[in-house]
Amino acid sequence: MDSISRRQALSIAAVGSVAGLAGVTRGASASTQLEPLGWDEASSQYSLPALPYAYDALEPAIDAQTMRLHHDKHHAGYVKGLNKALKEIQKIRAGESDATLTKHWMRQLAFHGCGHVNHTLFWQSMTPTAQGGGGEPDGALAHAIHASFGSFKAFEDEFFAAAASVEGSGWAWLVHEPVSRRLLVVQMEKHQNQAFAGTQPLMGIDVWEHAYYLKYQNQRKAYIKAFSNIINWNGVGKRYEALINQP
Ligand code: MN3
Repeated sequence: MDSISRRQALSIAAVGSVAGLAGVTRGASASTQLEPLGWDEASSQYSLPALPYAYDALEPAIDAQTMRLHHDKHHAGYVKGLNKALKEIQKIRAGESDATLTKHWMRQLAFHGCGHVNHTLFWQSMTPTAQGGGGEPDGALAHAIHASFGSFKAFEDEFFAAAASVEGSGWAWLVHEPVSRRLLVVQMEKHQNQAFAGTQPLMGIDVWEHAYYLKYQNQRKAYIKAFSNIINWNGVGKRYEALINQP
């Protein structure tokens, strides 16, 4: 694989919600064929990847209008913010901008970069119920969940509790911790805070109000329950196997 196609093949599986873009600059490994992050080598910019299904494909769990706004406006905004931050940091690097702005643009880089990574993985975390969404994982992932949490039910309770109790805007993630080789549930505020550095995200739910408020208003728990019917366990299982089978 040449350098361009390798970069184009970068996937969130190797990036890590926590490490953010550090994984991108390190380069990706063999596990990275699953979900391209939308990097355009020619313009040196990130781009918004298309949804892997139609806007209405996740109904009734998530309505089409929410999906359209969430992907086309919110996720697109993070991609735009990420590219802007990279451009401004480049200007500082080139001596064309004020270096005292470094802190500001690096905060922007973390927020929008993690926003882009998180949403890309979020779309991949779901699939229509009619196409296998919901239920429980099988294979190696099912074994790992049992080994790490005791049972699928115990995992589910922990994941839902994490998602339901995010203070303000944030996420809950199922992550792989490569040192202990265990799975963990982590809670994230905004797109990047409270992250466990080095962990690799497998599946997550966006609990920002923009993710559910049109349909569920203040009933976040009803949205989380509906999400359980559209989790793409087959895809998450493949991501997990790619991670643990890295050379
Ligand atoms: Mn969102």
